Amino acid sequence: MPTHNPCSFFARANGALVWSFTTGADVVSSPVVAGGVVYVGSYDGNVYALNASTGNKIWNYATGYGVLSSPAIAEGKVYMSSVHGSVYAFGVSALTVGDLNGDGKVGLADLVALAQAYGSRSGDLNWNPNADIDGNSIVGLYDLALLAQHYGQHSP
Ligand SMILES: [Ca+2]
Ligand SMILES: [Ca+2]
Repeated sequence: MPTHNPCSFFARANGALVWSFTTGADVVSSPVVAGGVVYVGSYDGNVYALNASTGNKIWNYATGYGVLSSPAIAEGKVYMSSVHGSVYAFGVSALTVGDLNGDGKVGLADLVALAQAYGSRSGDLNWNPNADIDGNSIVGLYDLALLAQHYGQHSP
């Protein structure tokens, strides 16, 4: 039985702490990163969406039950399940799709960032999790297509 202590998790790059975020209870599941957003469930009953670059919370959703499963991403939605057995689906558009640098609009800088990471896989030197918009652990043509689709858009 997991304990209900606040839990922090940390984003690190080359061993240096980039940001940390504290939830109300244990984080049992693995977070998933897609389109510059970290999705994670916590035993505190919430699903959190965090900005992958800054760790700032974009939103959280209270399921009322511990969320122990790891999120799955498919067809532009994030799926999570709680211990109660409910499955939740969230749109991945909390951040504007393709806004790799998080400045609120999809533009040339994002395209350049994606180009620099193009062809990279998770763990590569030029890997950029924000550029992996569809969350399949490689920056490829489909990510480029998604960025192109949203080119010129601004955050709601
Ligand atoms: Ca941008
Ligand atoms: Ca991808």
